[in-house]
Amino acid sequence: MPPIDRSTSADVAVLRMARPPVNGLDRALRSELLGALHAAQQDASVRGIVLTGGDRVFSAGADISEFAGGASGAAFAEPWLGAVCTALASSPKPVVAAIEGACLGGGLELALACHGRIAGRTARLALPEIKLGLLPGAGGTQRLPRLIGVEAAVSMILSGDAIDSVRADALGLATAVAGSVLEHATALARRLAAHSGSRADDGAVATARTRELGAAALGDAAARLRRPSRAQAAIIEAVRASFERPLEDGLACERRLFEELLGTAEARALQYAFFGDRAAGRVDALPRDVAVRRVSEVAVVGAGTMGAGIAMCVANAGLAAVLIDSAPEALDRGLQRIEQTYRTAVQKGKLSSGEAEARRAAIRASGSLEAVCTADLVVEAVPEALDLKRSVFAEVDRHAKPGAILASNTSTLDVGAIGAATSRPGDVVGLHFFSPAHVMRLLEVVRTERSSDAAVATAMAFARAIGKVGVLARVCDGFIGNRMFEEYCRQAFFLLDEGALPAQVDHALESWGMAMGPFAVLDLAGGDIAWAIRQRRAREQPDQPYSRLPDLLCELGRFGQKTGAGFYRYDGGTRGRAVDPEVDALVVEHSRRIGVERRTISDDEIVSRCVLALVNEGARLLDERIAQRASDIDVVYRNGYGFPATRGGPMYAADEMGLANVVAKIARYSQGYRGASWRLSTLLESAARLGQRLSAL
Ligand code: 3H9
Repeated sequence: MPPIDRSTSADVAVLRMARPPVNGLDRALRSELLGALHAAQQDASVRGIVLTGGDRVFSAGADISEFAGGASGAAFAEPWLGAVCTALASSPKPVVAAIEGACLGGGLELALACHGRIAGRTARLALPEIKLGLLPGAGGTQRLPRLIGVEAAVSMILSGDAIDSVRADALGLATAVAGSVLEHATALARRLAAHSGSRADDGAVATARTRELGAAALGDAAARLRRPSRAQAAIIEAVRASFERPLEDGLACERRLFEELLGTAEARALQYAFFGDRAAGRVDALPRDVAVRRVSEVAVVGAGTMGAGIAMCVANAGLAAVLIDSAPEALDRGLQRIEQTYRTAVQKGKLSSGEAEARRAAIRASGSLEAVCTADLVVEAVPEALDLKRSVFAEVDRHAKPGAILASNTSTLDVGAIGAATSRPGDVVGLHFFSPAHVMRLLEVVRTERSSDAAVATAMAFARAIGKVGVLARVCDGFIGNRMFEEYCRQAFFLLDEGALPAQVDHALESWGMAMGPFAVLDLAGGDIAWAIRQRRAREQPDQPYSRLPDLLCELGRFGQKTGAGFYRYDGGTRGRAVDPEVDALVVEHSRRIGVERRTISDDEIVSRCVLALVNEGARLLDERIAQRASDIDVVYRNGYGFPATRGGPMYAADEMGLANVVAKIARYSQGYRGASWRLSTLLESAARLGQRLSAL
């Protein structure tokens, strides 16, 4: 099918973009659109033109895969998008955009270049380029402020967030309609055609008053950015041009800035992240025709923090949940936690009280496991003990309906062994949520040797249905995220043994971009949980090099935020962390006791050792086929562990450092303190030798 479908409605030409899946504005679509526009302009029977897309997507904007060639790549092959927008804007016959669904980035820029915009009920309009480390490059920074004012425009461009048709109408961006966008747009095109006069873009320089207002609004927006990224700074500069310079100059300034940003490391990493998030949803070796089972009711077994969070995820996605706990007090506490979370969301204005009530009502409670009988999916979230989980699964198996998927939320245990307690191991998978479950986007979907294709496909589809990024992992202790995190923490502890202090380690990694340093994370997660895992590891892997330091804190009852003290001290009211001299003294004393002469450790070494520990373990996971692909590992770290998206993820970061360099550093570390903890991944070593990139494997 050609990318533009042309039809006419009496004297109005309708140009419908039809390039699956999302009307990405690649070169073919741009050329066709320009050709169709010229043809309509030359057709004497046509008085006006309507530009439209599909019901679900008007256009997702520029084809991001064309950015790989940089400023000389396919994105700028003629006709480039800016030229198409200029052709629309200067069309002697009026062009009206009829918008349903996603109208994003370059898609919205096309609409902005039209002479009128009609937005339907499903329309979602945004300039999300900032999320790719870019700025709108086809006129968005110039035409949007001219249309809706600098204040509203800069806020839309800096946030990248979408607005609906009602908001677009209030801002003067589009006319919101309830019925057919096409009918309204056709009528508007005829009305505009009835008015003669120039339709060319208003190229005039703004008046002094407009310039003054624009400068004030832009100043306010810039002041709110504490440390502006390059893309944010470029947006401010481009929007300034919209009221200081004529349109043509402003457009040239915008294009220059766009080309500059396209080459930055941040933009490349964010574009890699965009495609990585989507690739994660694909399961290799799954038959195309696999039957995904319908999930409309989910039973959650265990009403602790995790169980309550999972029940909220389900209800928030509009599905029915039943929260089950045999202990009435635990069930009560779980329900109170849910109640409290929704109440706070309403108080903060994040949720209407009606919506909160509907979500609450979607969660029913039960004290009996028999209540799993109507569920399409059962998620077990009881404490982390194999025997307990196996006995819960055996009982769930007795009551669950045939075809129901049975999932465990275990973070470390063998899901295969749990599934073996049932008569239907093919229906068993792991669904490892991250805490707080209703907030964190990541969901590890664990496939056992016996999980069926249908169970895996259903679990991945369920992840998407509840708004999570599902990443497939095979069974191993800790799956992808926690297995790597253990190596990361191991290096962080050794750095303390050798001379660093907790605040220095956290500060170095946070300055590098991690949302939280490892010690702050451990304090948040609860030291007792990690302690129990370490005790199990000490039995199972007695040869693994290991620092006693975190155990010493646990022996003092310092379990982190929940006890008001861990690696830091916490003020109960604000949860703010404070350096605790007692911990620093304990760290120094520990070094003395184990006979280590403390040395000064640089922030660079801290970052390098911790991040390369992630990389090495990630490569081992790839080698063992626990993870499907390197980009999946990066998805896990960006979405579950606060790894900076602007650095792509640990595997991508390693590629950027150069794998030969990475291997040389690991070889050096393996000669240093507790060097036996570095067992170089053979896959990493061979990729470095062959000059490959991990993220391309
Ligand atoms: C821009 O416009 C720059 C201009 O200002 C200036 C230029 C000079 N390009 O997300 P989904 C693919 S920058 C290429 O799973 P959904 C996606 O990879 C652009 N591919 O579906 C996936 O492929 P696959 C600014 C794209 O229904 C498939 O489409 N625009 C693009 O959950 C389905 O995607 C944006 O940042 C693209 N632009 O969500 C918008 N978009 O099947 C980015 C999607 O092979 N897009 N694909 O995995 C989105 O936000 C969502 O995709 C959308 C649909 C809401 C549209």
